[in-house]
Amino acid sequence: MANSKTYQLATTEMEKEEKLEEGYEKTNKMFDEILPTLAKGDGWLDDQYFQYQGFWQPSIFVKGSMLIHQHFKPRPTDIILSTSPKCGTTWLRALIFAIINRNSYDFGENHPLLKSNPRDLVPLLERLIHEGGSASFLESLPSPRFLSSHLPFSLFPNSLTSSSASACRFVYIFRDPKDAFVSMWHFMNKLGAREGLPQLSLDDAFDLFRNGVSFYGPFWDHVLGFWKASLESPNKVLFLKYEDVKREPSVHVRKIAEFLDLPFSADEENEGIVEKIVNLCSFENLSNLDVNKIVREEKTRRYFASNSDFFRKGQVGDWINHLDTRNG
Ligand code: PAP
Repeated sequence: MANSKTYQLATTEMEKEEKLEEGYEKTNKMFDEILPTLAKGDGWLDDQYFQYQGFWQPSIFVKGSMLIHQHFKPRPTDIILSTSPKCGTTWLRALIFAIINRNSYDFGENHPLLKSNPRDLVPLLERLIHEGGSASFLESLPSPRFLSSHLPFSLFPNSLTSSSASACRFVYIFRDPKDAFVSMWHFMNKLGAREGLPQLSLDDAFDLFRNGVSFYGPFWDHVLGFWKASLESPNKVLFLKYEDVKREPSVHVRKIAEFLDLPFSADEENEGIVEKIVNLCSFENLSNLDVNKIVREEKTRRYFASNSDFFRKGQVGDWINHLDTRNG
């Protein structure tokens, strides 16, 4: 009996896969048609960015956006961490993972965040859906699903963003754009150096950034989309600032937990769970773990980032060491 049930399930899964592949083919065709019609410009390395629905992105992410539109089936329990790159993705991935899984793992030496980089625990939706058969993988994840995304709010389908009860919940983190820019500049040059590319000067990168040509730029449009959504639907979109979380991490861990309907009980408060989460996810702790010091030699794709690339200084206001504001 058990076997036949398993077989039936497997058959249905196979049918679903086939349908999905047909669907993917349609999206791929649409992508091939749309891409040549988009405005394009030089990216930060030797790649090109395309302007899709108002936002600049590499072609692979244009396809990711289209696949999300057409194949991602949201659940009301989904939690999506949304960020413009370099605004605190790694940190918030870790914090939210630790908050929602606090009853599954104790804070001893076996906690997953001590063995894995946060990006390996919390997948990037637009990349995951794009890699073969991933929509079915997303379907197979148990609820509540916790995913991360750099997609601007307006690029998500309405089924995810409406204020209805069936829509997902978004946690967004904003950061001083000057710090986000400096962080991105360091990151891109690290990736570029591994590909043997010359360094992109700070001035050239700044010109691109201020003209809106950055990953999912313009940066400020990305921020404004989520800011407005958080005002309209505060129970669906939580808007945080890197600088605030840095100043008062415990306050914000409690805030995130409440937003996710997972407030800390009096017993948990007495046990110091909030502080344990803050310490586990601190820059000092995560950046010193062996798993996060890895610089990967073998690359599965171009511009492949290593775990260590996501930890640099983790400070507020490092821009002052790079940018001169005296001339405006
Ligand atoms: P991503 O959007 O490409 O995934 P993201 O994690 O947002 O990257 O950005 C990395 C930045 O967050 C780095 O900032 P910096 O270059 O100014 O130093 C990184 O150091 C910082 N960061 C990573 N982990 C933490 C943490 N636990 N606490 C605070 N900042 C962190």
